Amino acid sequence: MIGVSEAIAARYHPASAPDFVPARHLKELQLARLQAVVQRAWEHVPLFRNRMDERGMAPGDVRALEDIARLPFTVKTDLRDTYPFGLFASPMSEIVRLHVSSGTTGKPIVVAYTKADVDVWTSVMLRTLASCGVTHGDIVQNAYGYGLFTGGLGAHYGAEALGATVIPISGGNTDRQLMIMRDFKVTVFCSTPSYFTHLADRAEQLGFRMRDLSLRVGVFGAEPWSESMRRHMESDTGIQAFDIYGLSEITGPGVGSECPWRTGLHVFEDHFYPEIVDPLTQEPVAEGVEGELVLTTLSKMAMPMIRYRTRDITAFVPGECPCGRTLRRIRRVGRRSDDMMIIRGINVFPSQVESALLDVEGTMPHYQIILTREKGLDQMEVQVEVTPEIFGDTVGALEEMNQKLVYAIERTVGLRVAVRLVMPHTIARSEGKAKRVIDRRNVEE
Ligand code: DLL
Repeated sequence: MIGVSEAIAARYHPASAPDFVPARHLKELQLARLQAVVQRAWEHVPLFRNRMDERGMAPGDVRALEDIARLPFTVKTDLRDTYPFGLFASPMSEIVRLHVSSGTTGKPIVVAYTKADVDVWTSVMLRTLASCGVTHGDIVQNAYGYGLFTGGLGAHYGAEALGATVIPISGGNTDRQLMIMRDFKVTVFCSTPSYFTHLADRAEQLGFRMRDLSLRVGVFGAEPWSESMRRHMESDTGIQAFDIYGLSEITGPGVGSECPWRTGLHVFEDHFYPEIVDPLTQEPVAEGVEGELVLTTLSKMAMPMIRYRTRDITAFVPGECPCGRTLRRIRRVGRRSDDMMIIRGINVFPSQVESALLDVEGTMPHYQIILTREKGLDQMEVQVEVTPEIFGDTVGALEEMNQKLVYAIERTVGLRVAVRLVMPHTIARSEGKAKRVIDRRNVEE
């Protein structure tokens, strides 16, 4: 007789088996892999070895999983300072792929993969897609950008390994995306959530609705999006929208994924060991408490990352998931510790503004936050598109809508800011990650 978790697992692709492994076995595997990766980084990456030396530590000091907390952190500037190849642990002859993430400032970061690393990446993306309910019978339109960004190739390899039919369309060319979605009877769409909302709008402009097509699942990630955004997308298009998470430094997409219960993202812990720490003290936080996600790659060959500080803020979701996966869950990443805006002394995150806006009926999921400085004082204006019906309404009704939004934001963030209602399709759209904040504060000083 098989147990509940095996019975559920059997519904998924066989490669999803590690999602359901008993916790005790998982811990044993994690420790063995942690010891091996620490040894590897120590042998091949001078930066890591020096930091271990400074602490008087050697790889043999990692005897239990808990010892991970004694290892030094790695941060983004370490990747910039060692640009381009300084953190590689494999010779170039064994490296089969390089990706580059540009970020917002300074030098880009370079990440490397051996053949074995690409295989692991493929397997975690297969598990990601299976966890979102994608099967070999699906037609997957992959609109994540192909190229130096990890989204396109990551989702592509995973979907092919799953046996689905992949359309490697990449981002952009919105009208062609819609034509293909309709003509090829696409059932799964992969992109950033903001690009998908743009597509849904464009479909309406062209006179059809996505809910009348074959599309049933959206696999969205690479940028923060709120629960309100999900509700909006699902009710607008009739699909089920799943959140997937990852970052270039660790592998790309495929670090964590929602399952059909959508109560957090399961981290593929057999390959990526998650910790959550207080960003200030760097001490672990209690389960359920928010902090910064720190990830260690347990199987990476070309570029092992030990205790990488992601800057992404999340929390472990306590308890077991009804799906039967034994992998720990993290809450969706709504914000990064470095996207906080300090406006007149109050901390504001774009994601808070997003949920406040989208909870008011009549708004569209397109908005932008403009920061300026007048006479030394920070000013924030939120521009948001509203439905054509609202725009067609009386001046009084527009005023009322404006007030409602000002109050909604004030209630959520504790700050009264200016709101400007704009016509549909006026805010710039992105094919990849949306640019939600335009900071003109330094320009005008
Ligand atoms: O965005 C990898 C990816 C591609 C993930 C496709 C999911 C889907 P980077 O360009 O290196 O890699 O950016 C990584 O994006 O540290 C987060 O701040 C943010 N991010 C990624 N996924 C999510 C998500 C890819 N689901 C950075 N929710 C990460 C919120 C996300 N933020």
